[in-house]
Amino acid sequence: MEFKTLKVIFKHLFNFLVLSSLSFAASANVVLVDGYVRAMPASVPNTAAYFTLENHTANAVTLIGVNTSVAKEAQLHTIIEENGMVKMRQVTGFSIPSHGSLSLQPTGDHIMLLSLTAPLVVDDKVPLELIFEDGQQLIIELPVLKQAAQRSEQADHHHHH
Ligand SMILES: [Cu+2]
Repeated sequence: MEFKTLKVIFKHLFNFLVLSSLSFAASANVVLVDGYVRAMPASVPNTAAYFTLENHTANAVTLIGVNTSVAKEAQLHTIIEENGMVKMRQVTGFSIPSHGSLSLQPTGDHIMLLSLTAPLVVDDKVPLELIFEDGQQLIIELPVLKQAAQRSEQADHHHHH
């Protein structure tokens, strides 16, 4: 039963290495659907992670933090428009309604990875430990991509040189 659950959570992931140390007790039905970390030029110390989670439980859950070995700090960010300026702002949590989903994407909520410990290369795998308000954790692993193909139109607006 536990292996079947894990299989669903990681159906898109093939190189997952730390299954044995995890506790999925209450977050077993919060599942990663899709996601990636944006590749940046080696000179850029920060990047962002985007992913979609589905909450198949009977209760709302709130993502309140992210730990990762690839950056000094991971922050929950949202994008706001203020006086015609688009800005990022740190927030304390992303709520996922019961039987709803959370979509992090370049145009909105995202996980900011600050002070990368090493440049991320396309096709690297980035482990993220998601911390929920109820104390549960979910470890996911995302590929590093230049940008998601289906989101290229939006991502093009954020190129910096
Ligand atoms: Cu940000």
